[in-house]
Amino acid sequence: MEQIGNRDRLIKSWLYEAAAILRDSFHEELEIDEKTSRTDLVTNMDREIEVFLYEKITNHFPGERILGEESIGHDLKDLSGVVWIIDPIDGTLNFIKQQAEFAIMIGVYEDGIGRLGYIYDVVRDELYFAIRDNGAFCNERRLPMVENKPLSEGLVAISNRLVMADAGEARRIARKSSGLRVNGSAGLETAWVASGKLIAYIAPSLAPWDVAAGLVIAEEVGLVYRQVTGEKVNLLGNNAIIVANEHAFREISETMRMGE
Ligand code: 2AM
Ligand code: CA
Ligand code: CA
Ligand code: CA
Repeated sequence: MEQIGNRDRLIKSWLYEAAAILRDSFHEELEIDEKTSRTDLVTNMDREIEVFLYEKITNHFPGERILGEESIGHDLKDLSGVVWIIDPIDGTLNFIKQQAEFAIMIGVYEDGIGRLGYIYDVVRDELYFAIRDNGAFCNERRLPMVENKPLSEGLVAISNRLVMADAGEARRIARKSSGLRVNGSAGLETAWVASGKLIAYIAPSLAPWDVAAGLVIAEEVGLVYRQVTGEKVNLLGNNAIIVANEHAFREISETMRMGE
């Protein structure tokens, strides 16, 4: 992929513009619709940011394909060529109820390989990003490679859906780690594993747009980001995933398979 630096600058400028639109929306009433359930929601701002990014991408990179959570490219059958995978607001429930703890996410893939990944924590003004083979960053700060710490030394974020479906896994991981957190944004939780605030993130059902940006960032700091089974994640389907250093990944997958 040519013009990586140019793409990086453009994407960052779009993210800052989109973030300003979201901050302004805090003063206005949201339109909220249910997708599949009372906890699976979409707002007018999810749609507006997705269209905003769609227009920027198609204007600058006509011909490149786009997959977006709310309405774009859901008939995508393969990842050949350049594919942009966008999640306009990751953590929509947090956006609605807290006006915080959400992110705008963009992943750029080429023939299935993640080249660029961005997770922008709008309220903290923390932009986590990575350029394949060039490292991962939080704003200007380069993130160091993760250490192979054991599970007992770190906090583990899990998705609320793992809690609801729990057959003892969450309790066992709570006992073996420093403790559990349920933050409600797959993107931010992945970014926090990459920056060492958490030792792992576990979620039983993530869509491609929940995974795309974080996967590029995670790999750039040496994390394992795989399905619970150990298989590679599938960017055309749903995934039960663990993000962790190699050592903790093994401990978690063993713990999840174990009975009581
Ligand atoms: P979203 O806010 O973009 O929908 C919440 O635990 C995390 O899981 C969020 O990152 C959320 O992304 C994601 N998620 C994926 N599928 C979901 C669903 N069907 N309902 C709610 N959250 C979902
Ligand atoms: Ca959603
Ligand atoms: Ca999401
Ligand atoms: Ca979303």
